[in-house]
Amino acid sequence: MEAMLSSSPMLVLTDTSDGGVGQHPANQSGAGEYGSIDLHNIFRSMTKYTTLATSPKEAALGAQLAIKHAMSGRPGPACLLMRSASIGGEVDLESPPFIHDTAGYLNTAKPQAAPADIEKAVEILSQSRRPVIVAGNGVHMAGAHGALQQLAEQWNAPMATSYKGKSAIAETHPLSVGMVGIYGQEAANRAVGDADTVVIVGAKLSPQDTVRERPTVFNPRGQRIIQIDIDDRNAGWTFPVELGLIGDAGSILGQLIEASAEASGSTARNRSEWAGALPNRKQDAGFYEDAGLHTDSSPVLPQRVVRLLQETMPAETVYALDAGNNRTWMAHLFQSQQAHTFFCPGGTAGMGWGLPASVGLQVAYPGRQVVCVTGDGGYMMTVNALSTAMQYNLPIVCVVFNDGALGMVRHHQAPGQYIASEFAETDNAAVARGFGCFGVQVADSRNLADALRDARASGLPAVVDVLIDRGPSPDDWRADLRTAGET
Ligand SMILES: Cc1ncc(C[n+]2csc(CCOP(=O)(O)OP(=O)(O)O)c2C)c(N)n1
Repeated sequence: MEAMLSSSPMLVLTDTSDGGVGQHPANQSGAGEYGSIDLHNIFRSMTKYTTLATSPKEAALGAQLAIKHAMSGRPGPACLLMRSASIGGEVDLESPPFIHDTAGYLNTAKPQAAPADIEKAVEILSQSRRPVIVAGNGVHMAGAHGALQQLAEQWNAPMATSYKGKSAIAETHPLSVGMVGIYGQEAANRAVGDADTVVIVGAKLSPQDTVRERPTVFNPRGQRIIQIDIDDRNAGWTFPVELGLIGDAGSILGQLIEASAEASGSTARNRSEWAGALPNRKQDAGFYEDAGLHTDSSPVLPQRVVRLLQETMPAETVYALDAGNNRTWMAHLFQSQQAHTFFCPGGTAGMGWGLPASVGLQVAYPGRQVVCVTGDGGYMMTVNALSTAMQYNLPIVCVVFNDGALGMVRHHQAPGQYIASEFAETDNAAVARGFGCFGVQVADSRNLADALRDARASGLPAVVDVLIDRGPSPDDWRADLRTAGET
């Protein structure tokens, strides 16, 4: 479900469990008839493609097609469901499947926009006085970070990201205004709100990103909107657009950069006031400022954990977030130092995503530190991933915001009426040590930096369990609670 809603290419290989334990014939296993569930429709409801193989030949061809579906166009999950006969059987050598190199099914050129539409986009940007770029997950998927930065610099345009697009550009870049939306930076919400032209690159624009469509942030009645997306259903979906450019974010940004060279220079004066005001505007909006970032205490303020992580971990560290308050603190207050360092669940943001994601990320980025940030609730849902990390020698660091509660849920319950949202006191570091991992619990923020360093130095999968102050709530600053009006 997360992969579907977050456009992640994913191959799901599973079986219908008709291996002799069922009462019914194989063709009824998982088929949705009386006495069985409908596996096909369950998977179809959250994949781009689901196919059922009843023989080894169908399994081989189905796997190849599933890869094609997962990786083409807007990526997503694809599922190959297999009957036992297709796994345990042998290919009939009299009529084998024709199997060609999978690369041949994927050798399609990245879609680009028509040159006339690129010209139109450059014309709109040339006329703009206050342009802003909003980048989303599509930039990560296309690996278009360099191109994005180049386009922003060409037009001297402030750069915001959606939540899923966090770190599409380093948030330390002078043009970055951080993340837009409910959990975003005020500087980003104000920059988008005051813009006359908004270029959206590969972003879904969820209610979280648009501050529930507050016209003080995105305003299609007053702004000229250009939306670049691989999926034409998405461009002009949340808001009407003046121009939708359909194609791969990297290809289209490349086209725009080439077409912008002269126009961006000759019209730079139009935007000089806007660009010149940016540093002060960021400062006025309290860009990445919060007193809690600098306040040592026991138990530890969530803001302080965020800042100590930022200061202690290398700039190129890769972060996997989870769900709950801990996620919103990280997304809101961590200033990414490098592009493509954040992996954020956001399709559904199911708890328990972060830890297994960090294990996968450590496989993908063996040379870089991978850090999972999770709540104690999310941690317990997929804690078995630590065993996998041990088995495969993957030295992730997992930082647990231990507030002894489903914090986000508890904050929304009335004091004195906390129901099913609090846990028995748990030492999550001791749980980690049970797996053979390094584990340390931290009660005072003054010990946190050393604990993080020790965790890294251990060379083992490591858990730093931080006892968190339950007091501060993201509701104190989330933008939809501060801004009047509903849609
Ligand atoms: C699988 C799943 N169930 C329920 C939710 C709804 N939900 C969102 S945040 C949250 C509480 C998270 O608690 P915890 O992981 O301890 O993090 P905290 O909010 O305390 O930082 C819940 C239940 C969810 N996102 N995913």
